[in-house]
Amino acid sequence: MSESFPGCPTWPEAFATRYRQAGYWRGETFGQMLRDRAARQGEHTAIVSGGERLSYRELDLRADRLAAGFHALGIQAGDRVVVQLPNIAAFLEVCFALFRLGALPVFALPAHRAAEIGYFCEFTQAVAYIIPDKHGGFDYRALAEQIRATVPGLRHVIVAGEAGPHLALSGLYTEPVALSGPAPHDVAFFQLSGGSTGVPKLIPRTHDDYIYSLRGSVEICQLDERSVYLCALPASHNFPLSSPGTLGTLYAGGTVVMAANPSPDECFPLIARERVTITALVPPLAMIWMESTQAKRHDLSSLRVLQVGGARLSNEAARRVRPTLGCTLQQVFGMAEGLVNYTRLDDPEDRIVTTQGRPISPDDEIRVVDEDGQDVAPGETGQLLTRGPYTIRGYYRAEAHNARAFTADGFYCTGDLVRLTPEGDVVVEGRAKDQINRGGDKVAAEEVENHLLAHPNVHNAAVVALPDAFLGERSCAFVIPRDTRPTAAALTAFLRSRGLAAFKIPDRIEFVDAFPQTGVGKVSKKDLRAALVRAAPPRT
Ligand code: OOB
Repeated sequence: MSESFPGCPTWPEAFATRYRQAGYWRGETFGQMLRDRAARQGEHTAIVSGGERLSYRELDLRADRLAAGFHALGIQAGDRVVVQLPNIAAFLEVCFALFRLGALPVFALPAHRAAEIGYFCEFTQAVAYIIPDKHGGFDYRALAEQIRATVPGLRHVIVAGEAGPHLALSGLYTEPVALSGPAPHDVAFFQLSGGSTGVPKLIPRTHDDYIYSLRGSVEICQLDERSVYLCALPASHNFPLSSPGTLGTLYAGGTVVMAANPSPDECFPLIARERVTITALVPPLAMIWMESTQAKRHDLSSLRVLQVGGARLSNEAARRVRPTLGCTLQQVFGMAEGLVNYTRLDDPEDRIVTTQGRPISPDDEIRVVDEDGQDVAPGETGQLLTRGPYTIRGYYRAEAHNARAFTADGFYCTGDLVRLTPEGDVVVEGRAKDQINRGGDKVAAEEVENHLLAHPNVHNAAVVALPDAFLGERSCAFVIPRDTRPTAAALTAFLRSRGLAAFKIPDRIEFVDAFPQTGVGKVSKKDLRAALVRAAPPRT
């Protein structure tokens, strides 16, 4: 199989040619895209963050100066850099600086801790790790010291803010230098997979494919230079990054407003002050916004579109969006691996409320298959398989897993159970993958099970989803103890001490003597889930 970067499977030449001929891949790069916008509308505001406002000209210049600074540190094209920044202007400055250099950001989430970050740094052989000083009450500099001690290959820790023992980002900006830059078919960065396996998989996205998804998203969401996008979800996640997100907004020449957190207290005043036109939330946050008494106290009249995705939004909640917030709901069903579906802004209300929309591209191929991989009858539920101009052909350095997660002819097996309506909209009905979707935060059961199994008093562990009225799902760990039974609190503390992100810590731990088994002797998670629902039916 051909590769876009060592270890990154890419599209066969026949597909690449087709995607170019169809005008999807236009040979653009992120570096050039920002250059073009700065030339066209240099004085227009690109980013609002905290008290700061950056024009396109300033963002372009900062990206050049920072790229030069990274270059001076010895960071080169193709080098991996783990980026773990919150919603601040520096996030986009760092992205564009690395894009211009051709160095590859690995997008970690602010919630990740030593277990995840250590793995990303080690697995990708990252040369640098970029963090804030503190964010959300957590000191990332201490985490970085821990990482440095365990990952000797990591050459630089770079801090946005007070650097402590590390390098200050602000000290790196220097005279721009000429850089040859990446080619459009090169990998631009790595996204993380929500995953269902022991360790998160890395998703290589190219300039060509990602920029196509931005252009398609911008058109569907009707963004232009007057659009103002509020980035309320963690900026490095694929949804607020590209659907159309911050990068799509910059592609359209609009303005990105960074929110420090997604609460109504933070976001409603920003919407009113900056005349925000569009934003994106996960379902639990959409519910908090709709229930907030603050909605009436702030002028939210500029908001035209509220996008909701990352997890299933109930039809009941979907129906309440327009009456409570006065804007159009857009459901977004996407994945960092590629495929993104949107309800269209002019769809009838019923279609917006009851479906998760349809793909961006006419060349997004979709199959709905049964357990044997055969197409189901129209309208039946099955697993969604997809292939297309912005869906990856394989994870980074994951040959064995790729053989299972992709069909021989290149379809990605999403693990989502869906059905198609007669109009061609996708409805998400459930999941075939061993994952918990905790209000949009994805938890791979096996990853948490492996950490639990490292405890000396745990004989076996199985993590399953527990239905929850607010988050959609929470996680429950069933544990078979050894002779001495640990307490639930001790196990939770143990997982934290291993540096696992807080959203992966089980919400509930149940001790059992044995697991129910399937006919072939595997743990029956279906029966474990059923036992939970019988014991405590979900609140409605
Ligand atoms: C987005 O991306 P990921 O990579 O964090 O998670 C993808 C998975 C999907 O395979 C599906 O299981 C679930 O998240 N999902 C939804 C959903 N949107 C995502 N399940 C039900 N309804 C939805 N609307 O989550 C993501 C990436 C780009 C845009 C939007 C979401």
